[in-house]
Amino acid sequence: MCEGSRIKNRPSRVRPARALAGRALKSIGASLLILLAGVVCFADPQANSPSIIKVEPPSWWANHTVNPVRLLIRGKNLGGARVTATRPQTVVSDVRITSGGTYLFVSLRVSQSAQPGEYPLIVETAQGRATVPFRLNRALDSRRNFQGITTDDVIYLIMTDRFSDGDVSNNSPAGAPPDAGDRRNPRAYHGGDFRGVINHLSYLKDLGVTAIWLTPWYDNWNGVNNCDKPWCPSTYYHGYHAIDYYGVEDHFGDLQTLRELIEKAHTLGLKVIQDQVANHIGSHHPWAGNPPLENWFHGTMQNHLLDKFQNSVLLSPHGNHEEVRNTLDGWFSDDMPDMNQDEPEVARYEIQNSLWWVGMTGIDGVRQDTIQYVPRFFIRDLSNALHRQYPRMWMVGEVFERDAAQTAFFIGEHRGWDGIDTKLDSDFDFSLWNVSLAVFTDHAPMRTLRDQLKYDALYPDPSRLTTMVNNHDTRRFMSLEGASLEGAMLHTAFMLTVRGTPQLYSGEEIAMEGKDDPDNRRDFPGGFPGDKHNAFLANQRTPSQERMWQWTHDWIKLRREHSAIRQGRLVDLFYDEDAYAYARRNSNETVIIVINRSANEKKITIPAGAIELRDGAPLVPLSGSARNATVMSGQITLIVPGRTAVAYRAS
Ligand SMILES: [Ca+2]
Ligand SMILES: [Ca+2]
Ligand SMILES: [Ca+2]
Repeated sequence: MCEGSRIKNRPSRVRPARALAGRALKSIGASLLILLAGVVCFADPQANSPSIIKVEPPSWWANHTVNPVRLLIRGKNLGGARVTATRPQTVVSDVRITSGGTYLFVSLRVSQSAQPGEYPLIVETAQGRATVPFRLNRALDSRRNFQGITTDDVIYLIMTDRFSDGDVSNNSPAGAPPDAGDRRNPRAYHGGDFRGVINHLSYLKDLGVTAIWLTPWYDNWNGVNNCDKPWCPSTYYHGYHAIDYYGVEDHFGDLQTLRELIEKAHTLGLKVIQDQVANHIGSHHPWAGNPPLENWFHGTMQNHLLDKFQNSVLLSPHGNHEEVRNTLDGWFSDDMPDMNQDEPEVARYEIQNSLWWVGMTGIDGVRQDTIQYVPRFFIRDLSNALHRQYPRMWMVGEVFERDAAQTAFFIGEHRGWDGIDTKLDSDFDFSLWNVSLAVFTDHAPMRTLRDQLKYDALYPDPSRLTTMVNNHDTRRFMSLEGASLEGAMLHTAFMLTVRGTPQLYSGEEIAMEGKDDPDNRRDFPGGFPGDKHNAFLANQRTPSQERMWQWTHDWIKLRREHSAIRQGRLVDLFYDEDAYAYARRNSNETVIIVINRSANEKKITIPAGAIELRDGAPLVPLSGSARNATVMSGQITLIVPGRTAVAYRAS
């Protein structure tokens, strides 16, 4: 009777089942309550009586901009059910029952005066009745949560499974076979978790970053894929195959530990960004075999399009319908059912889900995975919903394109040819990243940086871009052809001083190597039991690790100390085969940055009028190898050592 009726990953602030049970028993009368090791079930003993498996969202808030909230209830024998609220502060409407009585949608209007607490619903049929647990939460303090991300921030990407194992007790959760946690397999779970991140927050603070982006923490399947392809055996350690949009990955911890992480991060002045995935779920999600609606996905597990990734058809006003639909509706892979946001119930579900995580955890930003493959109107509606409830909230989209026109098409505050303004706060700047890699591995002249930056004309505000050093989907710098430690250092210095909000990838600060996925996701040295070498500690870093770490630290510090680098206008001053000089200027100051890629010392001359400096004005060196300089005869002459970057403050 209660088979499968586990309410998964109950939020930590939901009142324990026992307390709820007391009230429910009174209302249920003759119904039977069974409490067995976390299995909660309220159901009538009759075989065909309704039962509840999952409630999404499991909780909400009074005085929320989304009201009524739409609940999706998964259960059994829900056909013909009548739904009633148990307390007058909530009112139900618009019941819709689907899929042979296994799903029930219901809208719940919440009175403004409703206090936090339990607000269960009753589902009743001729065969019996069941209680739907539901809670109203107390809102988190908006002064220290939901802060948003600005150019004052430096983001640090952590792949939770590969950063640090702070709790070995969660390494083999229920349903995980032994080989799912084989650290020798780069596609297995390695044990990293929230506790490991908590343990190293001070490391991140010392490095100087101000925000952490964690790869998805939705619950994923614990099993192992075995196949005859090169990517098997494999697991979903990366988190991009959700089986529960409201659950926390049990390898990483629980919702309470996640909240502890975010609270401790906030106390240290570190923000937290959640990786959300609206485009698709994992094929082990219960929906895959039994979707709530026939059109819940684009197609079915058996019959669907595969995305050919002809992404430019989205940008072009001339894209044909078939190619556009393939790109939007095609599955990212055969085991990633593609969510159909054209169906209003799906769009509403996903927008509420996004808001729920923000409200429950206090996160400061959202990174939206594979954002190109959801409809642009959905990006707009999601962005608007986030901003309506949390005015400072920030969302960055993954538009993995090397063409700035495509990046610009998806960023918000301007309309595309389709009349849609996505309102998207930020995109990752893959095009500038791509050029910077080519330049600093000596495959393109330095002036190419300036040539790429001229396409900033395409953006309503290029400072809103997220300028990425690297990420978990790309080769690490040190494993690129032509890579050198100095090249990695210059690439990092450039990304930390150019316009936009910089984003680092864990391990780049110690010049880790890593080829294509999954080699680029090696464990952070020192984060795991038995590691012989701990790169979190300065005295255990190799000389090259320490050199890269200190360099990264120093340029982050320089950025923190100079508002012009964070917020100023970028002005091109000099560019040739080997060097690029640019100023960052605001009303406070002008900072000049010169990057000399060549092996030799280089003398460059900048017209002082370009930054309105008079003869005799001194330039104050801001970085170690910068030499004194002054303005003479309307010229600034700078001598820059080989293979380095220097900065000056012009006063
Ligand atoms: Ca662990
Ligand atoms: Ca899991
Ligand atoms: Ca899609």
